[in-house]
Amino acid sequence: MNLPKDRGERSILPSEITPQSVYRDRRSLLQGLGLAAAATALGSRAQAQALARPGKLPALPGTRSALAGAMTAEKTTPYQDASTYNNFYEFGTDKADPARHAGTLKTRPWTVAVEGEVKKPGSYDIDTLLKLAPMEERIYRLRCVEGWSMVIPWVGWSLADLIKRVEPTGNAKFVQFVTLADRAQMPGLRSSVLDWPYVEGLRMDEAMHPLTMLAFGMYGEVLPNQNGAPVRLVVPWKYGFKSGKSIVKIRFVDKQPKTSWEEAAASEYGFYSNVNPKVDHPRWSQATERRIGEDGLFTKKRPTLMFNGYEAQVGQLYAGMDLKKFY
Ligand SMILES: Nc1nc2c(c(=O)[nH]1)N[C@H]1C(S)=C(S)[C@@H](COP(=O)(O)O)O[C@H]1N2
Ligand SMILES: [Mo]
Repeated sequence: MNLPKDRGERSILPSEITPQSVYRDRRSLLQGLGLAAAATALGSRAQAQALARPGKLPALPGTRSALAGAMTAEKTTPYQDASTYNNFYEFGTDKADPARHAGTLKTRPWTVAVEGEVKKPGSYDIDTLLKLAPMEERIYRLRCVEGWSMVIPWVGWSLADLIKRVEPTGNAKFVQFVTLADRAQMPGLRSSVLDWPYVEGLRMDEAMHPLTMLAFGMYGEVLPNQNGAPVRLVVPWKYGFKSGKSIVKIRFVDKQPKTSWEEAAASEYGFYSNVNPKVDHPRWSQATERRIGEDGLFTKKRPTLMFNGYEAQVGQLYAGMDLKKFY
């Protein structure tokens, strides 16, 4: 596996960062008033923070979530790692490919279609969708099925806020997420590793769970393309691949929908894919994980937690289910 170098620095939380635009405005205001010294002092402070702050994308602030389990106290993964070590096969299968190639993704205009078993189907322009509910910051663990994990401060809101608005019918038992598949923008589509478009699905109660999130940003800024701009799903108690990036369609259906990974290897990737240290992948153990940006190659791996540590919040969804059978 292509692991980043061990970097011990603590990353700054988005809530601790003054948005770039605020600095810019304050600086030009002070300069306008002829307060050059003050502007310089501010400038060097901004510069010092620039080392730890995220990229140079537009700010997307969110209020700290009050939702149970939504704010892990664990150290967040450095932005540099979270935005350069990615899985987004539409841009290539190497961890560095998405950061390298996703620059070509056009995230405006962008529409998300909502269809199927709902009373109010529709097509949402991304800038309308953004404002559908108040933006929250939530710090979730992300555990990839490959055995690594990160801690990412997302910005977005509960998918349930959208679901309630479109009024699912009694036949809506599952939700399917369809992501963009555009050969002109996505070089990875030339490969047949997966069936395109990348599709994923959730059971209705999973989709309605407040921890299930539509994310538009991370680290206080809009999502970088490689992390799934302009909108992606985040389901923190499931393996990372359930969290589809660059979503264009949300379909409410009566039967368990097809998912790309099940289609590719059903014996390895099930529909549920809940993080579970007791159910191994057929080719490797799922008992432990390596934290990206923190654990070096020789660091002892940390234990993987049941439901990725969200058991108190989501365990009830699976009461009575055989999780070895429904893996
Ligand atoms: N459209 C799409 N979404 C995707 C993927 C992908 O290849 N294509 N990879 C998944 C996998 S395997 C993981 S681990 C997460 C990684 O998200 P991150 O790069 O933001 O950490 O995205 C998921 N969403
Ligand atoms: Mo993954």
